[in-house]
Amino acid sequence: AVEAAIPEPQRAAWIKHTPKPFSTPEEFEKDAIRHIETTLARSMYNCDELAAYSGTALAFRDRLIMSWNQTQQQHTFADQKRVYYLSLEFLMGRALDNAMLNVGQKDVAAKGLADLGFRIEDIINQEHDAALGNGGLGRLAACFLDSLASLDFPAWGYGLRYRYGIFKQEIIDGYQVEVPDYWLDFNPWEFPRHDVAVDIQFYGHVNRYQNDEGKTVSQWEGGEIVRAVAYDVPVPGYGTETTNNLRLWSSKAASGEFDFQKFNSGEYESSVADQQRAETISAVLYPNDNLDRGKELRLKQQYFWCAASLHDIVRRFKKGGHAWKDFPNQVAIQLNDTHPTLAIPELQRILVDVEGLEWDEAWIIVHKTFSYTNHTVLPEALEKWSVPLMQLLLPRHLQIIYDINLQFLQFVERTFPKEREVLSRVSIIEESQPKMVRMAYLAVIGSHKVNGVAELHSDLIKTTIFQDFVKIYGPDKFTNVTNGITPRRWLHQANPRLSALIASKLGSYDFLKDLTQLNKVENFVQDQEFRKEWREIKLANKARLAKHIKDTTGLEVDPKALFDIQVKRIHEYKRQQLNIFGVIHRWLALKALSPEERKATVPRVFIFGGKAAPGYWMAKTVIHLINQVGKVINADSDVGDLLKVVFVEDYNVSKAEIIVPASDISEHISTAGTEASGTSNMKFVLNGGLIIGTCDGANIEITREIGENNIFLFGNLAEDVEELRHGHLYGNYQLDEGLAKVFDEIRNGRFGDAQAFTALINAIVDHGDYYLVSDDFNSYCKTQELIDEAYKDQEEWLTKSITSVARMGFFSSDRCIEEYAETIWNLEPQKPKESAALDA
Ligand code: T68
Repeated sequence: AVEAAIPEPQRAAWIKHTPKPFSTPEEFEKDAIRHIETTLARSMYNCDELAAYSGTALAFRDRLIMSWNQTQQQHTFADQKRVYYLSLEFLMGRALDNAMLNVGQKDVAAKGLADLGFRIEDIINQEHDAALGNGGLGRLAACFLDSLASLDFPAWGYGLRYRYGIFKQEIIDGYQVEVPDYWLDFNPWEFPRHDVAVDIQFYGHVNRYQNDEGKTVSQWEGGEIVRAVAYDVPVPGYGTETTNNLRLWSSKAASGEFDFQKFNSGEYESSVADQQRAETISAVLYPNDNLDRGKELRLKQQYFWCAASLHDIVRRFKKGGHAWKDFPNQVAIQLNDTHPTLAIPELQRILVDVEGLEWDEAWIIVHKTFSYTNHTVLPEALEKWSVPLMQLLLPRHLQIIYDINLQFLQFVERTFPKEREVLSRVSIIEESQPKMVRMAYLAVIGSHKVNGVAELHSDLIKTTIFQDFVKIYGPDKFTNVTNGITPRRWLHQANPRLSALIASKLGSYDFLKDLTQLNKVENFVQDQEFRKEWREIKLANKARLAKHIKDTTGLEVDPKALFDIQVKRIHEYKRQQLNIFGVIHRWLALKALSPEERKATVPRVFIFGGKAAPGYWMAKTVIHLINQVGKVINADSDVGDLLKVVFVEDYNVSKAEIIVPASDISEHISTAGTEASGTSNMKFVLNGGLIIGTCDGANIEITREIGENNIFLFGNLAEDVEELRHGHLYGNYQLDEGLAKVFDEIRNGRFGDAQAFTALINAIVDHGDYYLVSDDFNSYCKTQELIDEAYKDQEEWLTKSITSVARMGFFSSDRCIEEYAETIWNLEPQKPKESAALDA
């Protein structure tokens, strides 16, 4: 009906000239060359790899735009429920390879680029990672967007367009040095929408007055305004026409605020400074993972992004002409951690102050709309904002939060009249000096569902941080959705040969859309040809990583050695220190062996990677120790190739794509009960690596799926952690003997200045060993010995590798998104029509 409004000759012209998918390499070349010549103003005489990348990206972008426009039109016409995923982080990585694969035209591009004298891998490598995230939480959001589009769900992501993503890490003399990541020089994947701009208010005061109907109303007035401008990023689904939208907000000075008087009166500098202050809001991603630092600018970022996103969502809802009570039938909003919790009081404010709804009516809508995902139980990571800061920056929101709290506490009092102490425990306001707003409580109270990200974690939140809330609301409000990863990037893109081998046996690439089909791989576990290829692929992936290590560090490692990898953010709870202490222990043991005995040992390469938050000294010390240990061990001719230690600089998504397929063993060794889920554990196993891990997070469910013979578990259980910690502080603390010897070596200056590492040792010896490094050390080392033995039986190892991959189907983010859609969002997919333009 809408299409018919366009007169026939116009329609015919549009349809005829609409860009079509490339069907031949020539068609791709034509477009790429046109972009290189006319968009970039280059020619065949100065087309380097970067220009070739740009031309290729622009050619593919043209195709994405077509399906993107079509998807958005179709979703608008259909006017059905959408989900909005609010996340301060989207760790997308590179887009070109993903776009080529999802559109299904990588082969065409590879051939076309070869005709122009380029190798497609080199061209893909030109792209700068979109690194708008810290770690697991941000990467999860990126996997979710991929699955949402691939499953045809009407979904938008909302985030911030940081000018600087996570810093680039350089290792200089063994220390981490942070370098700004200015990534926007050339970004063909974003579309500025200067017409989509929202003015966001800060500071000011609240005015209460009687309106014409005699009702008392609140009005937030004064303060300053900053403008949010939308930048849209297309998110293509795999094997579907659906292309969803990721909308990122950028801050700039609002026109009314830019002081032209100053400008004219010669105060040019200060007028520019005002503008820059506005732009600061979206300037930089905070580089802390699992730590809350309570900075004012961070709160500004959060409100700026929540307010802009909600304004946009409400505007879109209103265009549909529905009644307000239908809002939760049209809109689901998922809060990725507590970072977007201000969206709750913001929607309440819009409904009550701006749209004139009654409080209770508005609150029902709010509560049905939101749901919240918790990603941590670590106390230092739970967000709190000081009441005075919120009073200053968001005076009306603070009032609303107090009103929400009042209603909630009255409800609790009615329900549990005899338990007065529960009131202060569950109050959104912590009665500290200064008072603090507990964002997780606000998120729980304002949402209809709260989920953890792995079974153990979802159980833990119910017995620890949200225990009282389970009593108040009943257990059904709290649920589990175990994390997942997208098999498109983490199998097909990172490991194309393994993906092709699997496809050759299963008869198609359908497993990339339904990962449970991997179970059929188990039928080939005894197929000798298949096994041989599997082994060769792993070796080739290790050789690729070895080359990367050689190119970046100069160190030679033997791809035939056992590759033992731990790559993730550096954090005490993730226990990279346990790993490196274990390496020292192994080194000492090796040196004590006779040359004959040494010959019987399995050569190992320990590979570390990960960033430390710039202000996190202990984490930085761990990086320093790893590098110092590497320096000593790698130069020790006693052990030679039997033991090497590598630190891969600047671990990020595109490095992960090289590292993950190259593991024999990867380490997921957090203190039990501290890692909510972990997702790299899933990536490694999906690529045929085995893991050593604690009974923590998703390791437990991985074990359930692949079988306990296929995983190396060790260490204390979550249920025993509290008692052990208590024992450290009040009992007679016994340091593990093996670990004591390791500490002696460090203290003797074996790895350089011993002073540099005292804090690390003291945390264990003097300060209660909060992360149970000593308690788990023996079990860890013993398990590493088991791994050495197991690796000697290469046939059995291979069987474990293949069997594990076959059983990983559960961990697709597609499964995960379908669970969210069904149990939390009540959301249906919108299958794309053939072509909105062509079928009329
Ligand atoms: C991670 N959290 C969990 N947080 O640690 C991990 N935090 O177990 C889980 O698998 C993953 O989330 C996905 O659920 C984070 O990555 C952060 O990065 C972060 C960032 C800012 C503030 C707090």
